[in-house]
Amino acid sequence: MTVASPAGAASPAYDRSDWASSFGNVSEELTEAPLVASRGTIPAELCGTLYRNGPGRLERGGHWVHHPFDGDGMITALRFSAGGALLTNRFVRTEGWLAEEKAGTYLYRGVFGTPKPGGALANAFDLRLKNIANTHVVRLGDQLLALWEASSPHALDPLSLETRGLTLLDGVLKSGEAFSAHPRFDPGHHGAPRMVTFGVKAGPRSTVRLMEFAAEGSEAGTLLADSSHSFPGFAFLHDFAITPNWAVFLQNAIDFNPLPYVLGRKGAAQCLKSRAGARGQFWLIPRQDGAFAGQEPRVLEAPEGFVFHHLNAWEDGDAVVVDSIYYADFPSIGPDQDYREVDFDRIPEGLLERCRLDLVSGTVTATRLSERTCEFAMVAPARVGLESRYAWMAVAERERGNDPLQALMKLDLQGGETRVWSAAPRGFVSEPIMVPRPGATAEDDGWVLGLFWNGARSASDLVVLDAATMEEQALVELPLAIPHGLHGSWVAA
Ligand code: 3ON
Ligand code: FE
Repeated sequence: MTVASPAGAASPAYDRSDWASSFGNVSEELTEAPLVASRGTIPAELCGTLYRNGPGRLERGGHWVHHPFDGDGMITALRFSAGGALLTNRFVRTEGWLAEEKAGTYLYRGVFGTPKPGGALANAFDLRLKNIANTHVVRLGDQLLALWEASSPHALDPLSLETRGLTLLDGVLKSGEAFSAHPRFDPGHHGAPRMVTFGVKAGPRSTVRLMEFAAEGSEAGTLLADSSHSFPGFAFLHDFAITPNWAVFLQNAIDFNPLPYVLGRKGAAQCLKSRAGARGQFWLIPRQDGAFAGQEPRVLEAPEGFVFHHLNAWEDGDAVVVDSIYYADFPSIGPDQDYREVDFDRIPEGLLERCRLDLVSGTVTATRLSERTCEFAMVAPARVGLESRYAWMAVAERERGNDPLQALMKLDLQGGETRVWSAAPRGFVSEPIMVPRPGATAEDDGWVLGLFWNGARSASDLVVLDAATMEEQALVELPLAIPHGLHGSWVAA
């Protein structure tokens, strides 16, 4: 597990059973379990907490979820100080998790196709959403928010990870209101740092509510800006990007036919279908404290393809530049497929593309930034909303073709150079988090933290890399087996 990767290796560098062995239930909740590096040393300057969220429960009473995204949210916190680290993990005590723990079986349907036992009849017309709090975890003021985009956040104690309960953020949200799982942290384009986020009310016409909260100090959590805009069409917006003056959304060309969901035959997300050959749209909403405040949103045509995640966006004169990960199609898992047996060669890969949106002419120009399968990309926190030189992301081991994510890559967005740390053949990475060194001035001065599934141990490992060189600083074997996860964040101490 070192830096070198077999360049352009033709065949997959992994064993599918290693990849699939990550799908199981997290069986323990640990409290401040001390961690020891098995290789290298944890940098003494690394001081703060890495929070991760993802599905931690994938089976109940012998029934398996239909898709891992239906698994109940489980938070892992790795607290670093003085070269040591402690691990705490907890399931989010959602209403659904508590009821199902008690019942020993699924009582709710999952959005991605997990049925309640008992066939279509038992599922038909049960349109309750089970808020599984499994997608992202961020700190806002004195609480940790476990996020799931179709409903409200859950508040947790940042230290113990104890669930305080659903939160409406001091009355900002209505009960059950959708609140995105992809807040963006504005490093201070309007003074102090802010958390900018959104909620979507989807329908034949969809409404996007854009919210900005103070992110630091005693004001943290205070709502600073709040605006709503509606657009024609059913909106599926998982993520967005910000610049100092714009909130940037990519509305995929997608239709939603809820009938099979209502009739109990499919999960809601399985009723989303890409419109073949159609293009999506960029929706640019002016930020309330920006130069275009009060103006109408701008709508521009997006390239073909389906986007979940963006890397970053920035302004360049009269243009807005948006880097995003494009798929040829919406990668759904149909009712008859088993996610543990997906054929990676048959599903589209995610590829990083740059779109330059010329706001004067209204034209959009797209360029591919990398040919390598990727997901979970980020820039240095201080560059959010600005042009950045570097990005860090999870990538496949092979330089071409779709495969599971096995390596972490630093990409030079100007020169195209790459540096790779690989966990192949038996490791499977999750989202990397770039942590700046305290007082850093260079964009890539700091570390990259990543949890990965180690197929050889059937458990999870942590790797600490030097963000500039992608050289391994420390490797820590965790006393926990965490299924392939979703998003996380870093909170400096
Ligand atoms: O009207 C509703 C709108 C809405 C927001 C329809 C709906 C019920 C389907 C819905 C809910 C959407 C939800 C709950 C989405 C949750 C998404 C999620 C948990 C994760 C998405 C992850 C995306 C990607 C691209 C992950 C990739 C991972 C890899 C490549 C690693 O192997
Ligand atoms: Fe996401």
